[in-house]
Amino acid sequence: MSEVLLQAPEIHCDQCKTSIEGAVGIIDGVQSVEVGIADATVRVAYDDARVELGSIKKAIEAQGYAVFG
Ligand SMILES: [Cu+2]
Repeated sequence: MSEVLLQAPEIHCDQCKTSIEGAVGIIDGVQSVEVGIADATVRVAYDDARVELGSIKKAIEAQGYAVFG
């Protein structure tokens, strides 16, 4: 299991949180995802044998957010 803390500076409200957590949470191999609105972060715990970090980042980008880290 891996855990990563990504930065997505465009996160600013509950709707951002809902859409990102929804998009990442349905990915096979993702154990948990939590968006921090105040610090514009996405904390993800995932099974790196089942999903690559790049796929997680792409899911966030597909929601319209640049993502770093
Ligand atoms: Cu928002």
